[in-house]
Amino acid sequence: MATNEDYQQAVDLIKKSSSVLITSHTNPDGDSCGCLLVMREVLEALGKKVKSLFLSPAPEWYEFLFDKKVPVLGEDVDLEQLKNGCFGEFDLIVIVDTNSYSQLPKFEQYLKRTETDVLVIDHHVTSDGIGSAELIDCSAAATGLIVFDLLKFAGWSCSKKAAESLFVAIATDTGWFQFGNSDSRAFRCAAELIEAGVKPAEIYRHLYQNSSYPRFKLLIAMLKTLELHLDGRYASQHLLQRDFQQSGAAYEDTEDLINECQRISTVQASSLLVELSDGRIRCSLRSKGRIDVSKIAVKLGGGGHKRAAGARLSVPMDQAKEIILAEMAQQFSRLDGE
Ligand SMILES: [Mn+2]
Repeated sequence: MATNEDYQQAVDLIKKSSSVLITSHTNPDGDSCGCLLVMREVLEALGKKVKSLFLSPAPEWYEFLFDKKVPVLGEDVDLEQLKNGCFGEFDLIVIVDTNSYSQLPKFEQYLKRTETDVLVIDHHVTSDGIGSAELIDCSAAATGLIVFDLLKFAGWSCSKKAAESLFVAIATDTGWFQFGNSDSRAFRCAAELIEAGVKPAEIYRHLYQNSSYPRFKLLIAMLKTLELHLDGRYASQHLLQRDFQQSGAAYEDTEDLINECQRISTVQASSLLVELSDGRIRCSLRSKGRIDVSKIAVKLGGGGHKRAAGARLSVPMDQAKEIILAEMAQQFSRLDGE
């Protein structure tokens, strides 16, 4: 839980900085996009020189939030440019929504070499302790809630656009206020953001009624692979590279697809295994609450939360499916034994 001293330390670091780089985890989601944008806007308003950087492209349904493009590492700027200062010289790096090197591919090489102060703002349990100052609150449903508290603590105002970004951060990390983390803090913050001018129905349309047809075809391909195991309590699904080619969908189109099968009453935990272009398997895990999927993810070198976690496996798809099924079986049998 972040203390007042943590908030003060974060404010002091920001105040004494003049040139700031803001980034977040690879495969940016609504929380990372929202927090990155809010921090960029607030720091610019404070007169800082600010550069933002994504480590992979953001899904297109978040584009309505961006009035200027966020460069992508490996596309708009390469690691060498970052290392040799061509992208900019910074006296503060802000990382939102992760504290794990494994979530910062390539960027970690730059991070590990730089002497620059690093401020981490995050709500994940898994932590590599990357920051020289850290605002960590694992009880927060979204990093957006910590950013919201930081703004309040510092007395920094928030424009309507920034309020929208924060709303997206909170709404997406709570599955539009449906997941178990949708607590009164999340609702209270949402209420304040609505009072600041956010229109939830408009945001809902942007986020959830704005799918491209290729993305929908990817959803259909995924659903065709759905298998129920362990008495219908575990749902497994996967996507191969050829599914992306055939549907025309992009990798970032996989966001949220895993949640579909949670609508099945018997399902308590689920996985979506995605074959990456380098042949590795990205494995996303979800739970309705009884199974702690972060235990499986951590064991496999990944991380996350009790209800949402993930890892990457360097094995063929069939083997990855077996590994996850075995881990799930172990978790369920432990639960049955309780
Ligand atoms: Mn988050």
